[in-house]
Amino acid sequence: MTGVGGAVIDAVPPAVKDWAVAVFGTADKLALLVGMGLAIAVLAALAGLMEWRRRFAGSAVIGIFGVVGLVAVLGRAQVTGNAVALPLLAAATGILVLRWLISRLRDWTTSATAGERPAPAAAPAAAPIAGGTPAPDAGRGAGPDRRRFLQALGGGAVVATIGGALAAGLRGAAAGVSEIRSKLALPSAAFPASPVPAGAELRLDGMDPLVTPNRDFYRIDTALTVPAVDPDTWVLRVTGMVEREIELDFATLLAKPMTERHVTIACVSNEVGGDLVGNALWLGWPVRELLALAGPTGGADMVLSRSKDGWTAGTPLEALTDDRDALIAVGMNGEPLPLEHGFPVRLVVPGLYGYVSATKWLTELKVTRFADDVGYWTPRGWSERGPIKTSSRIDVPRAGRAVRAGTVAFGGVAWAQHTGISKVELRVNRGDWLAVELAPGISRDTWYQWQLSLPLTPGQYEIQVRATDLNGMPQVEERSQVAPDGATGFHTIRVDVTP
Ligand SMILES: Nc1nc2c(c(=O)[nH]1)N[C@H]1C(S)=C(S)[C@@H](COP(=O)(O)O)O[C@H]1N2
Ligand SMILES: [Mo]
Repeated sequence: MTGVGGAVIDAVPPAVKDWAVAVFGTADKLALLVGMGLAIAVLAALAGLMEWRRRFAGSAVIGIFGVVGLVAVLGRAQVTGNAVALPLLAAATGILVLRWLISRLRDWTTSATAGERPAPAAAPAAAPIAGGTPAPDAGRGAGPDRRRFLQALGGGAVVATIGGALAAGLRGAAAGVSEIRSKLALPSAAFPASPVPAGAELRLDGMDPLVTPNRDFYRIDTALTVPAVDPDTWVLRVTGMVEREIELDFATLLAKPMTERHVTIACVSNEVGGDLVGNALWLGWPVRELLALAGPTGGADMVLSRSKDGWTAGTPLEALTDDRDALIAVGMNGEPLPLEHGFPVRLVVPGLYGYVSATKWLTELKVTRFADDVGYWTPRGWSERGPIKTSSRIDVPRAGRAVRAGTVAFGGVAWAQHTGISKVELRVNRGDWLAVELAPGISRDTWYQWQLSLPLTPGQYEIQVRATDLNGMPQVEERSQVAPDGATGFHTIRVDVTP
C-alpha cells in the first residue's frame, strides 16, 4: 500500500502539486488525495467501460478497490470502526451507482437504436454482448447473467481472501511492534532537559499546553500505512563520504549517554495560524556524536537521512554537527516514540522544518553533498533548505468566536527556533502595536506562550500578532504561501465582542 501511495505521489506532476498546495495549503497528504482523486476518476471511467462491455466486470473492479482500501485502513496503527466501514460503503455505493448508470445508458441506447434500425435485425445482434439489455427477450439473458454474477462473486471472494490475509499480515506486524514498544523501557537521560522555567506555561483558558501531548501531536508523512519497524532487527547505517561506515543497532544506541531536550518542530506546510507545529520533550543521542565516530570527509555538506519506507530528507551537515543537539531520538514526552511519530528511531533537528530534517523510522544517514543528492520533497517543488521562519499565533479567543464585552483575554504562542523570541506584539484594527506579556521560553528551540488582556466594547475587531526574534529581526509581514519554503504573514483574526 505504501508502494501505491508512493507511486501516486510520484505520478503527480510538480505543477499539479503546486496547484494543490496553493489551493489546499498543505503538502503531502493533500497532494496525495488530489492524485488519488485523479486516479479514481480514471478508474471510474475504466470501470464504466468494462461494465458496459461485460456485466459485473466494472463492479468487480470497484469491489477490488474497496478491498484494497480496507487493507490500507486495517494496516494503520489505530483502526476505527468508521475507517473500516468507509471503503466498503464507498465500494458498495460505487457499484450501485455504476449499475444504475449502465442500466440507464442501455435503456437510452436501445431506444435510440430501435429508432434507427428495423427492430427484428437489432435484437439478435445485441443479445450476445449486452447481457443487461432488458426486453425484448428477458428469458435468454438470465442464464449468462447468473453465471457471470457467480463468476464475479467468486472473483470477489478470492480478492477478499487475499486482501484479508494481507491486511492481517500488516495488522499483525503493527500489533507486534506496538506490543514490543509498550514493553520497552527507555534509559534515563545522562543530560536531562533544563527544567521548565516557572511561569513558562500561562494558565489561560483555551490555550494549548506548553508541551504537546503525544496523542495531540500533529502528524505529517507520506506513509499510507505506518511502517512497522522491529527494534530488535533495526540498524542505522552511516554511509557515504565518511572515513568509517558504521552500523548501529538499537541496544547499542540505548546504551549511549542520552540527551533530553524540549524542541518545537514544525511543518513547512503549516499555514499562518495553523496547527502543524508541536512541542515535545525528546530523548536521544546527539547526531554529532555518531557522525564524529564515522568521520565525514572534506567537501561533504549534507546528510541524506532515509526512512524504512524510502522517504528521505536532506539536512545541512552543519546543523547535525553544531551545538544545537540534533538528536537521534528514541523518546517523546517520556515514552518510546509512538509508531506514527517514527518508532523506534527518528531525527529531531532544532530550527529546521520537518521535511528537511525530521526523518521518522530512520534507517540510514548518508553523508553527501547538496550537489550530489536531494531529499524527497526538493524535486517536488520545495526548497533545498528549510529553516523554520519566525511565527506567532493567536489561540485565545478562537478565530471567529464571539466574546463578552469587558476585559478580553488574548493568548497564543510564538516561535523562532534556535534564535528565540524577544517580544510579541498585538494590534487592534491596524492601530499601534501593543507589547504583550511574554512568558519565559523553555529554550531558544521551543515556542513561547504570550498573553494580553484588552478592554473591548461591543463591536467587531481585527486582531493581529507579530513576533520579533532575539536578534531583533521581526517576523515577515508580507503574506506568502507555504510553498516553497514556509508561509509568512501576520496571523489575523476577527473577534465579535457582544454586549
Ligand atoms: N519517514 C518519513 N519521515 C518524515 C516524513 C515522511 O513523510 N516520512 N515527513 C516529515 C515531515 S514533512 C514532517 S513536518 C515531520 C512531522 O513529524 P510528526 O509527524 O512526528 O509531527 O516528519 C518528517 N519525517
Ligand atoms: Mo512537513
